[in-house]
Amino acid sequence: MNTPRYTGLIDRYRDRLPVREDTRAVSLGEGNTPLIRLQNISRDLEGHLHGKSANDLTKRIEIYVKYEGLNPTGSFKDRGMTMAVTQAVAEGSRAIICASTGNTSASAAAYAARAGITAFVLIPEGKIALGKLAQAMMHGAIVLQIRGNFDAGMQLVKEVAESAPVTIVNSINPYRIQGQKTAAFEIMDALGHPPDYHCLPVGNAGNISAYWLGYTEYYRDGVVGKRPVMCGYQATGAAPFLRGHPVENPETVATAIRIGNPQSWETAAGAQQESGGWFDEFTDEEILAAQRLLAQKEGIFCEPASAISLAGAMRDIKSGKIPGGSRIVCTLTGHGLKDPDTAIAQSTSPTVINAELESVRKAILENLEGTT
Ligand code: AN7
Repeated sequence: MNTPRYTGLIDRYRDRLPVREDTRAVSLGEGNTPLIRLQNISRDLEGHLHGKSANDLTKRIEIYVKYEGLNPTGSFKDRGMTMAVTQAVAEGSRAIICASTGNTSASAAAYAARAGITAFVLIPEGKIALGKLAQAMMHGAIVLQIRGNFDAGMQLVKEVAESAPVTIVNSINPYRIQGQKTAAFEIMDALGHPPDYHCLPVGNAGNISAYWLGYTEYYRDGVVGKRPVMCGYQATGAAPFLRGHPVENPETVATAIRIGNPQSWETAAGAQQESGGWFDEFTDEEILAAQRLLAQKEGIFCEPASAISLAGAMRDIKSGKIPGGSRIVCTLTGHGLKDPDTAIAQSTSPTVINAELESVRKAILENLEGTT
């Protein structure tokens, strides 16, 4: 028997989204992303913790990753963009605009192309990953590189939208948050209940707000009996939630979260407090180490910003902050292919050999030495 063709998250969750029944979704089949249980990393963690009193190791460690890199443009932004662009078109808008560290611009460009409208994207010059720039350009967005960072771009977008005929599709647009809350629905639908802990990167702070909204809606309607503890992680050089105030010149290798003045500060802080959760920070080296670990131990390639969720979960499990026996979900917000430069820069260069049988044979034997 054929299962019905999946046609995107608006069709799937229409009764929980602010769209009219007769509104046609601008969709690229976003959502419905895999929730993958980690195997090797969890086993190694259990081994590491064995004998240490910080954690109860009679219990298993259950970590899942929500692989949002498998959305149509390679990031979670598509969940919000299908809603924002559907609404913009319904309102008769002919153009959308956003400031972006890269993924929002890629998503806006694609959904604008799909809808047949114009996308204007403001990106910080020289500070967005190559794949994201390629996407914005390829989908035909008007790309405006500003001599300034994301926060400056965000301010400009808010100001220009007051006098120019453009709809803002950053996450200050409430339809973005509405679309993104469906990731929490999918997790609860897949597990049958919420996780105990939800770990994710925090930049502009829209996504943590959206997850909390999604968890809260199922909880309020009695679909589930509890909500998870929300754990948000930031890069040390771009950690306004750790400093307690906006950061003037944010810097990190994880350019997606190179944001100093998060627009959804209050809702994110509310999610952290209401859930009994916390914020923490990681250095660039720690972020990249987690990215490599996931790629090499589990076969899952995410971008640097996304890997901070796993770095956080691992630190908090090791310290006992997240107790043994907990069920944990980490959101992997974007695909590793977004940022090939950062991947190549931290990897071993390929070996160059002659195109000869003996050279290939030698390389195989050398590299297998000690592995059997
Ligand atoms: C991979 O694209 O802000 O805390 O302009 O691309 O909801 O901002 C991207 C953010 C995490 C942070 N992971 O999410 C943009 C942009 C990835 C991201 C975040 C972003 P928010």
